[in-house]
Amino acid sequence: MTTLYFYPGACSLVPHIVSRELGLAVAVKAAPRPDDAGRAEYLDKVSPLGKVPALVLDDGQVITQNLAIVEYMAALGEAAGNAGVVYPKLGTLEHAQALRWLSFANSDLHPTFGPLFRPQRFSSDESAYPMIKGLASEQVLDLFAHVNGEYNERSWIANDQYSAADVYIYVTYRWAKMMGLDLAPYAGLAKMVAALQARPAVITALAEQGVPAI
Ligand SMILES: N[C@@H](CCC(=O)N[C@@H](CS)C(=O)NCC(=O)O)C(=O)O
Repeated sequence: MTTLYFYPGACSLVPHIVSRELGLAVAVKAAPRPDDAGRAEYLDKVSPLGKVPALVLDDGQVITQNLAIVEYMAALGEAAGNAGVVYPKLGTLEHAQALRWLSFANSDLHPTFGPLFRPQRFSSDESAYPMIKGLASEQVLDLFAHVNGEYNERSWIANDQYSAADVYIYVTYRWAKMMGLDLAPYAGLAKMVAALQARPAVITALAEQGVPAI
């Protein structure tokens, strides 16, 4: 059976939620961490960089990268008559707008968390960590201010239609909350998060990963 590998609460929660929204027959499995049994096989057969998400198809082929997996799942959903559930129909302007925001979340917002989670990758001087984390926090909050302005105008970020872009922004909001960032100023964003967490597919995916709603 097609299997999606995840780390609890990581960016792999995006295709996980997407698969549940589309009702796809996808099993989910926690990827082995560096000290876990099965790690060498995971690196060898699934994800050489040890990252998630990774989608292993029935025939053993692997797709990595959130955007590629979401696009593939959306196409499967379309073929099954579920066009537009998490992504406007491929080839439309609305699709391009949703992809624009999904791409923003994946390639602008997501990497900003790197120095916050792992300052040791950016300096060997431990005394610099608070400064690195502080600067990264400011950058995250600047980007949240940007999307919050959009959510003040409408419920969902692309075409006012629920999409995988909202899901990805939600996943980064979870990280920011976990890291103790002050999210109080972002009421539009908080309203989207509350609406998204009430969706049955989101409730299912969180339960399957064993992570709480926020
Ligand atoms: N560009 C990749 C990013 C994947 C990624 O950074 N995954 C993180 C989790 S959010 C990961 O697996 N990190 C494990 C590690 O760095 O050890 C994508 O969109 O799939």
